[in-house]
Amino acid sequence: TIRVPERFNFAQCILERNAARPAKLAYVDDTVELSYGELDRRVRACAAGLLALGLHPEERVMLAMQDSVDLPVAFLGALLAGVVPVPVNTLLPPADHAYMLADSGARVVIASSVLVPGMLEAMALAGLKLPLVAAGVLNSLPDAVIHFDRLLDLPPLTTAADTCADQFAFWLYSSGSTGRPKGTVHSHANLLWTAELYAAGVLGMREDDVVFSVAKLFFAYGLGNALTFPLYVGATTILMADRPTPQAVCERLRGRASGHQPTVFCGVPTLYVGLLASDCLPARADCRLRICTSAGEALPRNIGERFRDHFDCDILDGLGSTEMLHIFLSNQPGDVRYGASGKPVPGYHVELRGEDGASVAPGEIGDLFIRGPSSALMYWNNRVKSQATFLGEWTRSGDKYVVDTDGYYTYAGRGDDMLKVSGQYVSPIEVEAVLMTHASVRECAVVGVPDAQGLTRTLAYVVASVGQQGDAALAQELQAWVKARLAPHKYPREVIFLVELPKTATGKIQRFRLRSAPQ
Ligand code: 3SK
Repeated sequence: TIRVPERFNFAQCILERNAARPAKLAYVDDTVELSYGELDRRVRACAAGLLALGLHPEERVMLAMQDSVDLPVAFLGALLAGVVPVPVNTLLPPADHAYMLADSGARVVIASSVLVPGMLEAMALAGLKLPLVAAGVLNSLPDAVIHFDRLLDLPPLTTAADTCADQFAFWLYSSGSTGRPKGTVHSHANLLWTAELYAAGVLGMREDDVVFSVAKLFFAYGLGNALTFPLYVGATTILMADRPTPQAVCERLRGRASGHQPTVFCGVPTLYVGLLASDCLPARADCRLRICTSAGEALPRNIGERFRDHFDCDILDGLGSTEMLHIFLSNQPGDVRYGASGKPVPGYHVELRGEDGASVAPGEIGDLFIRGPSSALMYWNNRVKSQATFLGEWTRSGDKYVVDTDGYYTYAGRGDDMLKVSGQYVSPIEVEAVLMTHASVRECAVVGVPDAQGLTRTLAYVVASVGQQGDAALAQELQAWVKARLAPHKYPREVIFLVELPKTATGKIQRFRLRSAPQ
């Protein structure tokens, strides 16, 4: 096992580990290539630029950035300066960004150029006027907006902020079943632990790897896959800004877009389903894959097996969380059981507990708790939820699992109302609340049901208001209503009209009936 020094700065650690490979390619994005030497220069310049903007150690900088070389530069630059980066989901509406701006107390925002108008709107909604830095191509800069490249003009910072390993380093917002997203606060040491235990320990990631992740850098899964892990071992990473459609991913697996073929591919189940159904799936001989990963939701067994048979390469399905920073339960090379999330990653311990808090026996469903060195320090501004989740050495995951006598863990559902759709949380309560603001909706219930592949699809059951016709036109209107108000992955894929919702004698909606109703 490794020993983390008491004074430790993760960005400094990354720059030092790669100091001897300045010519090696660190990143290739949609437009540029960045060597480790140039990454070092830009990270140090960005650190100096953030300090010159007036940011002090421990103050937050929000990063609303698409995947390009600028995002690792901004993230590591902030860490190096002791400033706290808060990468946020770029697909969220301005109201959500406004909440995060206010909650995090961010003092500066760095946004990709296409996101500048949305961030200005978010600031206005939050009643804030913060320095805004725009990254990427901009025809003209709105007043008072600074270009990211100007931040990099300063002489590079030569000495990293003298941070403690346990000091809060960065936050990621995690969704909840009720209420607002929670600012999950992570330390410098946590980044090192996930790189050691999962990237090096399980994946055996190494310098000659080329990594491509469909999960964006603002997700905990993507941040590890495409930033902290490859940089920890000196590998090369391919980034793409756009949505990872099967076609775009197939091109990258072939190496057509960048000239580099991934050896490590990090996907999510919906994408694997899409790849296997696509007519552009490359032949095994046209790829260089050595290992693939999956997370976000359980990978259906037949999808894993079909992919392995096609590519002669296993998908290591695993379970992680924003709270634990990355994957703590995983299939391992040479020990893959499709349909299961595998076994605890060495360095982590998991327990399945019954309602009485005692461990359940193999074959029985229990609530999953994890003990491991990368757990978050707390949720910012939220003592109640912090206390319910971070229980001393143990962290409550909110998932239900079952373990068999051979020690393999299999997903058995969520302990709360949350749904996981395309690897992202959806709160049915939040979607229902938005549907209820539409005048044609009298009552509704949103549930998750498995599709033909075994992946979760959201359905909205709606009772139309008196005099309203529950037809295809209204269904489409309601889907558009949700899409306009929430992140794109949250809209119900189908709207089904009922005369009334099934309820208990006390008036509670019987969701289990809706889940098992024929669609
Ligand atoms: O969804 C997951 O399993 C996951 C994996 C790695 C990091 C974060 C998350 C939520």
